[in-house]
Amino acid sequence: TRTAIRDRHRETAAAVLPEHTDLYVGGEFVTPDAGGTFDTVDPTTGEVLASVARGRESDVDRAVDAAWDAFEKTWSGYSAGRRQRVLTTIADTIEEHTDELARLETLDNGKPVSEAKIDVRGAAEQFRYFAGIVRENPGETMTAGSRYGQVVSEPYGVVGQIIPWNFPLLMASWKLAPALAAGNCTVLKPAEQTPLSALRLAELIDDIVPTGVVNVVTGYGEEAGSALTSNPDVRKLAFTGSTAVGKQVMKSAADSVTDVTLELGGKSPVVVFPDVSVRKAVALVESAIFYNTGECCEAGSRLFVHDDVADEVLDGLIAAVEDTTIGDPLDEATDLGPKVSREQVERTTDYLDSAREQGGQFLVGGDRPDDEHLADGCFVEPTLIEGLAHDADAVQAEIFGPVLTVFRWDDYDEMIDLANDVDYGLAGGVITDDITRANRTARDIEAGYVWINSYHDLVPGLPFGGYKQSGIGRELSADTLDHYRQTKTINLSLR
Ligand code: TXE
Repeated sequence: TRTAIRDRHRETAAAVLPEHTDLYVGGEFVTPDAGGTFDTVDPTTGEVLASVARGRESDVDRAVDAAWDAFEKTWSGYSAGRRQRVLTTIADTIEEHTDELARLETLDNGKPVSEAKIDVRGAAEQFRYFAGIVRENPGETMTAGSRYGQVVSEPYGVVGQIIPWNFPLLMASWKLAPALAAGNCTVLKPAEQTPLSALRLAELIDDIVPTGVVNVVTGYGEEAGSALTSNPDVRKLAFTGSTAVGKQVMKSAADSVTDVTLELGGKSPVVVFPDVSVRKAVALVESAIFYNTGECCEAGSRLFVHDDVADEVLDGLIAAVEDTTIGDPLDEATDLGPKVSREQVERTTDYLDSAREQGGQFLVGGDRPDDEHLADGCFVEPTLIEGLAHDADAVQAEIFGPVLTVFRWDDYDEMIDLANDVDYGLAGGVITDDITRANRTARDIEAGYVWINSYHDLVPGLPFGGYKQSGIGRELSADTLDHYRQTKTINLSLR
């Protein structure tokens, strides 16, 4: 019942909320210069979880100064081996707190706790991966005429990192781990919808990381976020979020010619060939779109299913949707939790309305669930829509909810043209047992990451990032270290 869910969430909150909800600057939790807080809400119950410090420009400036101070006094003097130990200890600490961090993430974001645990393990894994490659900075020597050159990579010093709310702890680790591995200090701005796991992480690493190396400034995007992007002492910006804000970040970075990496929205195609087992196709397509309530930048949100298997695959998907357990995300058995916020529910239902107006047929879902016990939460039904033209709003826009638009195909070239007919190019999926088709299609999809016969598994070591308006730069791999370093050439005259 509603009361039971609410009581359980209150009890869990009492056990796992961070002690501090202030800004983490220079190794201390401090109140913002101008005071002020904002509320972060539990999207399952609608109750306020915590009031969190509302950082603004002068707070960001303070954090950037603290980060430079730490860089100059301690961090730049740390050997790679010492940084490696720091990163490994962070990984161990995150792992030791898996259950606690997962429940905190579930309260703040609404994701099922089983998925939140995967996030926490993935966060620890990020630190472990970058700990493993910290020492890989060999530099180069070369000669050119009568010159002898050394080419070395050096950290930027202080970087600014802005993250979204869909994988709060995981995104924090995707940002922090490579930045620290490359030798930088950082100011991290979590999303205002989900600031709690970053604050808890700050508490957990306070004894591990030297003072001021990691700073966390909570606050709104237009205040703390934009202050970070326009601070000229920030030498590199890394942003994950919407394409619209990514463009603003880039413009703002241009004023001080600051290097930027961006991981932005997506509208990824999943292509099903006729040779596959229907069961396998259904399981992959289901996870591609409904994992994390569709709140994944790489979500496979446009299905292109071959005519020969379309009816069977769609029947299978409808059955899978009808089997989905929608409910309290603290429950291990829950498959689909609420969206992160009321605002996000509205965004999704607006797209559902527009799909209805533009001729979409709803195969299943299409609304908010009408169960009384879910009435307080930001729930949206898993939804399949067929019959939309490919230029319909719900097909072109990133909905970021549990909504799949479906297309049948039999002409390969036409299908690929449609698959690529969006502004985004983050990811894609190909489902077939024919290795040649699989590889050809993976090449033909204009995207930075294509899965063959799997989806969502992002493994440290394999670079992830977008084509087109989905971003610039790659995360999760050795390339990422280069995004956090700058190249210096030392030219020694041999004359
Ligand atoms: O994102 P924002 P929103 C997409 C998804 C979603 C839509 C809107 O389609 O429905 O974006 O979500 C900070 N300067 N994605 O509005 O605003 C903000 O505080 C600097 C896809 O929540 O982009 C937060 O920390 N920073 C995406 C972060 O940017 C600013 C994940 C992301 O928020 C800022 C999230 C500004 N002017 C949303 N304005 C993905 N790629 O996974 C906001 N921010």
